[in-house]
Amino acid sequence: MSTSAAPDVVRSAYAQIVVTDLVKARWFWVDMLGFHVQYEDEQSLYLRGTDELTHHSLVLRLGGTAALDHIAYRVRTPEDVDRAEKFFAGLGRPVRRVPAGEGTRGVGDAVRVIDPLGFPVEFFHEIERAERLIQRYDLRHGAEVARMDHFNLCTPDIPAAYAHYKSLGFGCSETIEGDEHELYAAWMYRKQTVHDVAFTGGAGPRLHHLGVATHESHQVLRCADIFGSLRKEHHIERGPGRHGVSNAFYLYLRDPDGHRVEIYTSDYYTGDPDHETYRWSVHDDRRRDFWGNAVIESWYKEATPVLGLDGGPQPVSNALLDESAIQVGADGLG
Ligand code: XXG
Ligand code: FE2
Ligand code: CA
Repeated sequence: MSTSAAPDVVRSAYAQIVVTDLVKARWFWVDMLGFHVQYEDEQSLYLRGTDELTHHSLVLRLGGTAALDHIAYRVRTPEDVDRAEKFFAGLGRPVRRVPAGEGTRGVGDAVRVIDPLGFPVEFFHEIERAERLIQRYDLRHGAEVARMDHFNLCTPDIPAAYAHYKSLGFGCSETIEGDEHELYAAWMYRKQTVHDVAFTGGAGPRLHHLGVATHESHQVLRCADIFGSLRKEHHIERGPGRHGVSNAFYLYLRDPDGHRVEIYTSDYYTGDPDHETYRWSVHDDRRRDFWGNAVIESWYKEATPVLGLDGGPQPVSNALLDESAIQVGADGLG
Protein backbone atom coordinates (compact mmCIF):
# COMPACT_ATOMS: atom_id res chain seq x y z
CA MET A 1 0.00 0.00 0.00
CA SER A 2 1.43 3.38 -1.02
CA THR A 3 1.65 5.98 1.72
CA SER A 4 2.88 8.63 -0.74
CA ALA A 5 0.59 11.47 -1.82
CA ALA A 6 -1.22 10.95 -5.11
CA PRO A 7 -0.28 13.19 -8.06
CA ASP A 8 -2.82 15.91 -8.95
CA VAL A 9 -4.23 14.60 -12.23
CA VAL A 10 -5.74 17.25 -14.51
CA ARG A 11 -7.26 15.06 -17.23
CA SER A 12 -6.95 12.11 -19.57
CA ALA A 13 -4.61 13.63 -22.13
CA TYR A 14 -3.50 11.25 -24.86
CA ALA A 15 -3.20 7.63 -25.92
CA GLN A 16 -0.45 5.99 -27.94
CA ILE A 17 -1.63 2.98 -29.91
CA VAL A 18 0.17 0.60 -32.24
CA VAL A 19 -1.28 0.30 -35.76
CA THR A 20 -0.08 -2.08 -38.47
CA ASP A 21 -0.66 0.17 -41.53
CA LEU A 22 -0.21 3.94 -41.28
CA VAL A 23 -1.88 4.67 -44.61
CA LYS A 24 -5.06 2.87 -43.56
CA ALA A 25 -4.89 4.38 -40.07
CA ARG A 26 -4.48 7.89 -41.53
CA TRP A 27 -7.57 7.37 -43.70
CA PHE A 28 -9.63 6.37 -40.67
CA TRP A 29 -8.42 8.79 -38.01
CA VAL A 30 -7.62 11.85 -40.14
CA ASP A 31 -9.83 11.67 -43.25
CA MET A 32 -12.90 10.08 -41.65
CA LEU A 33 -12.79 11.31 -38.04
CA GLY A 34 -11.26 14.70 -38.72
CA PHE A 35 -8.22 14.61 -36.45
CA HIS A 36 -5.56 17.18 -37.39
CA VAL A 37 -2.01 16.01 -38.12
CA GLN A 38 0.51 17.80 -35.92
CA TYR A 39 3.55 15.72 -36.93
CA GLU A 40 4.20 12.65 -39.06
CA ASP A 41 7.07 10.48 -40.22
CA GLU A 42 7.42 6.91 -41.57
CA GLN A 43 6.86 5.44 -38.11
CA SER A 44 4.20 7.60 -36.53
CA LEU A 45 1.34 10.07 -36.74
CA TYR A 46 0.69 12.68 -34.01
CA LEU A 47 -2.90 13.86 -34.00
CA ARG A 48 -5.11 16.32 -32.13
CA GLY A 49 -8.67 17.54 -32.14
CA THR A 50 -9.77 21.00 -33.21
CA ASP A 51 -10.07 22.35 -29.64
CA GLU A 52 -6.77 21.00 -28.36
CA LEU A 53 -3.98 23.48 -27.71
CA THR A 54 -1.38 20.84 -26.88
CA HIS A 55 0.81 18.85 -29.30
CA HIS A 56 -1.31 15.69 -29.54
CA SER A 57 -4.08 13.63 -28.01
CA LEU A 58 -3.47 10.53 -30.09
CA VAL A 59 -0.25 8.94 -31.30
CA LEU A 60 -0.41 6.18 -33.92
CA ARG A 61 2.83 4.20 -33.86
CA LEU A 62 3.61 1.70 -36.60
CA GLY A 63 4.23 -1.84 -35.34
CA GLY A 64 3.69 -5.51 -36.07
CA THR A 65 0.71 -6.13 -33.77
CA ALA A 66 -2.15 -3.81 -32.88
CA ALA A 67 -1.96 -2.86 -29.20
CA LEU A 68 -2.19 -0.06 -26.66
CA ASP A 69 1.31 1.32 -25.99
CA HIS A 70 0.14 3.57 -23.14
CA ILE A 71 -2.52 5.97 -21.96
CA ALA A 72 -1.36 9.29 -20.49
CA TYR A 73 -2.69 11.67 -17.86
CA ARG A 74 -1.58 15.27 -17.59
CA VAL A 75 -0.71 16.34 -14.03
CA ARG A 76 -0.89 19.87 -12.63
CA THR A 77 2.79 20.65 -11.91
CA PRO A 78 6.24 19.20 -12.62
CA GLU A 79 6.34 18.08 -8.95
CA ASP A 80 3.27 15.92 -9.60
CA VAL A 81 5.38 13.84 -11.99
CA ASP A 82 7.71 13.10 -9.03
CA ARG A 83 4.65 12.38 -6.89
CA ALA A 84 3.40 9.87 -9.46
CA GLU A 85 6.80 8.13 -9.43
CA LYS A 86 6.79 7.83 -5.62
CA PHE A 87 3.11 6.86 -5.49
CA PHE A 88 3.48 3.88 -7.84
CA ALA A 89 6.89 2.85 -6.47
CA GLY A 90 5.20 2.80 -3.04
CA LEU A 91 2.64 0.37 -4.46
CA GLY A 92 5.47 -1.87 -5.62
CA ARG A 93 4.53 -1.34 -9.27
CA PRO A 94 7.00 -1.19 -12.21
CA VAL A 95 8.01 2.46 -12.74
CA ARG A 96 10.23 4.05 -15.41
CA ARG A 97 11.31 7.66 -15.62
CA VAL A 98 11.21 8.99 -19.21
CA PRO A 99 13.25 12.21 -19.59
CA ALA A 100 12.13 14.84 -22.11
CA GLY A 101 13.32 13.93 -25.59
CA GLU A 102 13.45 10.18 -24.87
CA GLY A 103 9.74 9.47 -24.78
CA THR A 104 6.82 10.66 -26.86
CA ARG A 105 7.55 13.67 -29.11
CA GLY A 106 6.37 16.98 -27.65
CA VAL A 107 6.07 15.62 -24.10
CA GLY A 108 8.44 16.75 -21.32
CA ASP A 109 9.78 14.80 -18.38
CA ALA A 110 7.39 11.92 -17.65
CA VAL A 111 7.00 8.76 -15.65
CA ARG A 112 5.58 5.51 -17.00
CA VAL A 113 4.14 2.84 -14.75
CA ILE A 114 2.27 -0.42 -14.93
CA ASP A 115 -0.64 0.39 -12.65
CA PRO A 116 -2.25 -2.09 -10.23
CA LEU A 117 -4.74 -3.05 -12.98
CA GLY A 118 -1.89 -3.95 -15.34
CA PHE A 119 -2.25 -0.92 -17.66
CA PRO A 120 0.71 1.04 -19.07
CA VAL A 121 0.09 4.61 -17.86
CA GLU A 122 2.17 7.78 -18.31
CA PHE A 123 2.01 10.88 -16.10
CA PHE A 124 3.45 14.11 -17.52
CA HIS A 125 3.11 17.85 -17.02
CA GLU A 126 5.00 19.55 -19.83
CA ILE A 127 3.80 19.30 -23.40
CA GLU A 128 4.43 21.51 -26.43
CA ARG A 129 1.70 24.05 -27.16
CA ALA A 130 0.00 23.93 -30.56
CA GLU A 131 -1.55 26.51 -32.85
CA ARG A 132 -5.17 27.42 -32.10
CA LEU A 133 -7.52 25.77 -34.61
CA ILE A 134 -10.78 26.33 -32.73
CA GLN A 135 -12.18 28.71 -35.34
CA ARG A 136 -10.56 27.17 -38.39
CA TYR A 137 -13.93 25.93 -39.64
CA ASP A 138 -12.39 25.72 -43.10
CA LEU A 139 -10.16 22.85 -41.89
CA ARG A 140 -12.96 20.79 -40.37
CA HIS A 141 -14.18 17.56 -41.91
CA GLY A 142 -15.47 14.09 -41.05
CA ALA A 143 -16.70 13.88 -37.45
CA GLU A 144 -14.92 17.20 -36.67
CA VAL A 145 -13.31 15.67 -33.56
CA ALA A 146 -12.80 18.38 -30.94
CA ARG A 147 -10.76 16.60 -28.23
CA MET A 148 -9.89 13.39 -26.43
CA ASP A 149 -12.53 12.81 -23.77
CA HIS A 150 -11.91 9.47 -22.05
CA PHE A 151 -10.29 6.06 -21.87
CA ASN A 152 -12.44 2.97 -21.36
CA LEU A 153 -10.59 0.02 -19.87
CA CYS A 154 -11.54 -3.66 -19.73
CA THR A 155 -10.65 -5.07 -16.36
CA PRO A 156 -11.76 -8.25 -14.58
CA ASP A 157 -12.14 -6.67 -11.14
CA ILE A 158 -14.19 -3.45 -11.26
CA PRO A 159 -14.13 -2.82 -7.45
CA ALA A 160 -10.31 -2.96 -7.55
CA ALA A 161 -10.25 -0.50 -10.47
CA TYR A 162 -12.67 1.80 -8.63
CA ALA A 163 -10.55 1.69 -5.45
CA HIS A 164 -7.32 2.42 -7.33
CA TYR A 165 -8.74 5.45 -9.14
CA LYS A 166 -10.37 6.69 -5.88
CA SER A 167 -6.90 6.59 -4.33
CA LEU A 168 -5.72 8.77 -7.25
CA GLY A 169 -8.38 11.36 -6.32
CA PHE A 170 -10.93 10.58 -9.05
CA GLY A 171 -14.66 11.21 -8.45
CA CYS A 172 -17.31 8.75 -9.56
CA SER A 173 -20.16 10.13 -11.69
CA GLU A 174 -22.11 6.93 -12.50
CA THR A 175 -22.10 3.19 -11.89
CA ILE A 176 -23.93 0.08 -13.04
CA GLU A 177 -24.75 -2.16 -10.07
CA GLY A 178 -26.41 -5.50 -9.36
CA ASP A 179 -29.08 -6.28 -6.75
CA GLU A 180 -26.47 -6.59 -3.99
CA HIS A 181 -24.66 -3.46 -5.24
CA GLU A 182 -22.05 -5.57 -7.03
CA LEU A 183 -20.18 -3.17 -9.29
CA TYR A 184 -20.47 -4.00 -13.02
CA ALA A 185 -19.08 -0.73 -14.36
CA ALA A 186 -17.96 2.71 -13.12
CA TRP A 187 -17.29 6.14 -14.70
CA MET A 188 -14.67 8.30 -12.96
CA TYR A 189 -13.39 11.83 -13.51
CA ARG A 190 -10.83 14.51 -12.67
CA LYS A 191 -11.90 17.11 -15.27
CA GLN A 192 -15.45 18.40 -14.83
CA THR A 193 -17.22 15.98 -17.17
CA VAL A 194 -18.77 12.54 -16.65
CA HIS A 195 -15.42 10.81 -16.97
CA ASP A 196 -11.76 10.61 -17.83
CA VAL A 197 -11.76 6.85 -17.38
CA ALA A 198 -14.37 4.11 -17.20
CA PHE A 199 -14.22 0.38 -16.64
CA THR A 200 -15.99 -2.32 -18.61
CA GLY A 201 -16.07 -5.75 -16.95
CA GLY A 202 -14.14 -8.23 -19.06
CA ALA A 203 -10.87 -10.02 -19.52
CA GLY A 204 -8.11 -7.52 -18.83
CA PRO A 205 -6.04 -5.47 -18.86
CA ARG A 206 -7.27 -4.54 -22.35
CA LEU A 207 -8.26 -1.19 -23.90
CA HIS A 208 -12.00 -1.16 -24.57
CA HIS A 209 -12.12 2.18 -26.40
CA LEU A 210 -10.93 5.76 -26.71
CA GLY A 211 -13.74 8.29 -26.35
CA VAL A 212 -13.35 11.41 -28.51
CA ALA A 213 -15.66 14.41 -28.20
CA THR A 214 -17.45 16.37 -30.89
CA HIS A 215 -19.55 19.44 -30.17
CA GLU A 216 -22.91 18.31 -31.51
CA SER A 217 -24.94 15.21 -32.28
CA HIS A 218 -25.19 16.11 -35.98
CA GLN A 219 -21.44 15.51 -36.26
CA VAL A 220 -21.95 11.99 -34.91
CA LEU A 221 -24.74 11.34 -37.42
CA ARG A 222 -22.78 12.83 -40.30
CA CYS A 223 -19.82 10.61 -39.49
CA ALA A 224 -22.05 7.50 -39.65
CA ASP A 225 -23.55 8.74 -42.95
CA ILE A 226 -20.12 9.19 -44.53
CA PHE A 227 -19.07 5.63 -43.59
CA GLY A 228 -22.29 4.42 -45.22
CA SER A 229 -21.81 6.46 -48.41
CA LEU A 230 -18.31 5.06 -48.89
CA ARG A 231 -19.51 1.46 -48.36
CA LYS A 232 -17.37 1.38 -45.22
CA GLU A 233 -20.32 0.67 -42.91
CA HIS A 234 -18.51 -2.38 -41.49
CA HIS A 235 -16.45 0.08 -39.38
CA ILE A 236 -19.67 0.95 -37.47
CA GLU A 237 -20.07 -1.36 -34.48
CA ARG A 238 -22.74 0.18 -32.24
CA GLY A 239 -25.05 3.19 -32.50
CA PRO A 240 -25.66 6.01 -33.21
CA GLY A 241 -27.66 6.28 -30.01
CA ARG A 242 -28.21 8.01 -26.70
CA HIS A 243 -26.44 6.53 -23.69
CA GLY A 244 -28.30 6.02 -20.42
CA VAL A 245 -25.07 6.36 -18.46
CA SER A 246 -23.65 9.87 -19.16
CA ASN A 247 -26.61 10.93 -21.36
CA ALA A 248 -24.09 11.33 -24.18
CA PHE A 249 -24.98 10.84 -27.84
CA TYR A 250 -22.64 8.19 -29.27
CA LEU A 251 -21.30 6.08 -32.11
CA TYR A 252 -18.72 3.27 -31.77
CA LEU A 253 -16.41 2.54 -34.68
CA ARG A 254 -13.60 0.03 -35.19
CA ASP A 255 -10.47 1.29 -36.95
CA PRO A 256 -8.65 -0.80 -39.62
CA ASP A 257 -6.75 -2.64 -36.83
CA GLY A 258 -9.87 -3.24 -34.72
CA HIS A 259 -9.13 -0.49 -32.16
CA ARG A 260 -12.47 0.83 -30.94
CA VAL A 261 -13.26 4.55 -30.82
CA GLU A 262 -16.37 6.24 -29.54
CA ILE A 263 -17.56 9.52 -31.03
CA TYR A 264 -19.15 11.13 -27.97
CA THR A 265 -21.03 14.36 -27.35
CA SER A 266 -23.25 16.23 -24.89
CA ASP A 267 -22.54 14.76 -21.47
CA TYR A 268 -22.85 17.00 -18.39
CA TYR A 269 -20.97 19.05 -15.78
CA THR A 270 -19.72 17.26 -12.66
CA GLY A 271 -17.54 19.94 -11.03
CA ASP A 272 -19.59 20.77 -7.93
CA PRO A 273 -17.87 19.50 -4.76
CA ASP A 274 -20.98 17.59 -3.64
CA HIS A 275 -21.64 15.96 -6.99
CA GLU A 276 -23.32 12.61 -6.27
CA THR A 277 -22.79 9.28 -7.99
CA TYR A 278 -25.78 8.23 -10.13
CA ARG A 279 -26.37 4.46 -9.82
CA TRP A 280 -27.98 2.38 -12.59
CA SER A 281 -29.42 -1.07 -12.00
CA VAL A 282 -27.86 -3.68 -14.26
CA HIS A 283 -31.49 -4.70 -14.99
CA ASP A 284 -32.42 -1.29 -16.42
CA ASP A 285 -32.58 -1.73 -20.21
CA ARG A 286 -31.88 1.98 -20.73
CA ARG A 287 -28.52 2.00 -18.96
CA ARG A 288 -26.29 1.50 -22.01
CA ASP A 289 -28.72 2.75 -24.64
CA PHE A 290 -31.44 5.06 -23.39
CA TRP A 291 -33.81 3.84 -26.12
CA GLY A 292 -33.28 0.20 -25.10
CA ASN A 293 -31.51 -0.76 -28.32
CA ALA A 294 -29.45 -3.95 -28.37
CA VAL A 295 -25.77 -3.91 -27.44
CA ILE A 296 -23.91 -6.09 -29.94
CA GLU A 297 -21.96 -8.89 -28.26
CA SER A 298 -18.60 -7.89 -29.84
CA TRP A 299 -18.87 -4.62 -27.88
CA TYR A 300 -18.79 -6.54 -24.59
CA LYS A 301 -16.20 -9.12 -25.64
CA GLU A 302 -13.60 -7.62 -28.02
CA ALA A 303 -10.82 -5.23 -26.98
CA THR A 304 -7.24 -4.16 -27.68
CA PRO A 305 -4.32 -5.94 -25.93
CA VAL A 306 -1.96 -3.71 -23.91
CA LEU A 307 1.85 -3.61 -23.72
CA GLY A 308 4.14 -3.69 -20.69
CA LEU A 309 7.00 -1.23 -20.13
CA ASP A 310 9.32 -3.59 -22.05
CA GLY A 311 7.01 -3.49 -25.10
CA GLY A 312 5.82 -7.10 -24.67
CA PRO A 313 2.15 -8.03 -24.27
CA GLN A 314 0.66 -7.85 -20.78
CA PRO A 315 -0.94 -11.10 -19.51
CA VAL A 316 -4.74 -11.08 -19.32
CA SER A 317 -7.03 -12.43 -16.56
CA ASN A 318 -10.66 -13.39 -17.01
CA ALA A 319 -13.58 -11.32 -15.74
CA LEU A 320 -15.17 -11.97 -12.34
CA LEU A 321 -18.64 -10.75 -13.46
CA ASP A 322 -20.14 -10.83 -16.97
CA GLU A 323 -22.62 -8.02 -17.61
CA SER A 324 -23.49 -9.35 -21.07
CA ALA A 325 -24.88 -12.51 -19.41
CA ILE A 326 -27.54 -10.51 -17.49
CA GLN A 327 -31.08 -10.89 -18.85
CA VAL A 328 -31.81 -7.56 -20.50
CA GLY A 329 -34.83 -7.27 -22.76
CA ALA A 330 -33.62 -5.55 -25.90
CA ASP A 331 -30.07 -6.89 -25.69
CA GLY A 332 -31.29 -10.40 -26.44
CA LEU A 333 -28.16 -11.67 -24.72
CA GLY A 334 -29.74 -13.23 -21.63
O1 XXG B 1 -18.62 6.69 -22.51
C1 XXG B 1 -19.55 5.93 -22.19
C2 XXG B 1 -19.30 4.48 -22.40
O2 XXG B 1 -18.49 4.06 -21.38
O3 XXG B 1 -18.61 4.31 -23.61
C3 XXG B 1 -20.53 3.67 -22.39
C4 XXG B 1 -20.75 6.35 -21.61
C5 XXG B 1 -21.79 5.47 -21.42
C6 XXG B 1 -21.68 4.13 -21.83
S1 XXG B 1 -23.02 3.06 -21.69
O4 XXG B 1 -22.90 2.00 -22.73
O5 XXG B 1 -23.00 2.47 -20.33
O6 XXG B 1 -24.27 3.85 -21.85
FE1 FE2 C 1 -17.11 5.74 -23.74
CA1 CA D 1 -21.86 -3.07 -38.18
